[in-house]
Amino acid sequence: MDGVSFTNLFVSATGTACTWTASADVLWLTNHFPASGTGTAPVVFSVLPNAGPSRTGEVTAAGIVHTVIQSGCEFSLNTNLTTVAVDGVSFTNLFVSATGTACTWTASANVPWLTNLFTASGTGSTPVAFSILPNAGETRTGVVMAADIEHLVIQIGCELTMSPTNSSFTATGGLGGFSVNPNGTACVWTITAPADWITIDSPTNGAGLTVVSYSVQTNTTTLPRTATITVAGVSHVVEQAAAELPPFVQWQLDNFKCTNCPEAATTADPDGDGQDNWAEFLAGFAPTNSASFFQITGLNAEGPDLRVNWLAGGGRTNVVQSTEKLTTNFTDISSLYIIPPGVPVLTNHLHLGGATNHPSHFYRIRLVP
Ligand SMILES: [Ca+2]
Repeated sequence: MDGVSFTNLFVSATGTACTWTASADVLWLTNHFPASGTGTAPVVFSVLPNAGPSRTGEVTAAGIVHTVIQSGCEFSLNTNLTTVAVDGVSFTNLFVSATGTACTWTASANVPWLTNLFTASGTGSTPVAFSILPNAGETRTGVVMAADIEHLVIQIGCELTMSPTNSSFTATGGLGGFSVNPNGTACVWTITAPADWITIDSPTNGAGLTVVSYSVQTNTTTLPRTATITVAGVSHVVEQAAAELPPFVQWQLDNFKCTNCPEAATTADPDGDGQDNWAEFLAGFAPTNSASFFQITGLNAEGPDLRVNWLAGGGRTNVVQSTEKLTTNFTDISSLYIIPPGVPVLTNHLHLGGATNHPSHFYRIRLVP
């Protein structure tokens, strides 16, 4: 508290001959005057400024104790919390208020990223300016102590947004990419290729909004694979399908769950329908169902014409052929029959004049490669 001269203390005596003395017991009560007197008279004294806590002294006049209580310094801050973004900033909005001009205070920070602290002593609302360095890491906190009062500083850490966060590739591989968008220019990032089948084509480090591009090699293995490209803790997942198996190998696995087992051999006929596995594979039939095989199911005369009925394999293309004599070549007598994928279906073709024009006709169904 600030000092003051105090003039309102009087000694009253019952007579002018009555003498008295005045003194103080502490050094901060000074200039007491007079040191002695007679009769009724003021006792003037000064109170020195108090830069410390509340204190008590005594002025003893005419043997009577007069207690002097001087309040101490008190401080306050206008705010106890500052929150700042990733990038650095100078901060000037913190003020210390003191109860007197004698009240001195200091300010300090407990972390190196709170810099340029204006360490001061002062009175009233005195700003405590400081700088906050850019934050390339995670969210962090520091403390500015001003007049022994804690002021918390929270600086947001770097965060990236990424789009997209995953990509899928066929076994062939190809080019991929994603954008990274940090929340501040202080945010720098680096990328390392997460697997030997991924190559980062764009710069592997950067700052600010950037597009990352990469290449995925062909997957020659029979297993799908996944790798994660990590940028500042944010993941971009790359998935790649397995290499496709040769069609007959896949067909063996689909039908027999094995490739080297006897029942899956090309020449085996496990369902006993007279067509071996290779023939059933080519024509699109089930090798474990004796009713499922490539066959003409009926020849029916319709007046002068003849309808050829046959079971056609799903996903295959057939053409009807005929010949009049087995000693001559078969010739195509229909256009292409393109059978939808799936199970075999009954199909038919009307051979115009097939029933009457010639003494005999032989039919067969040609499988178009
Ligand atoms: Ca068979």
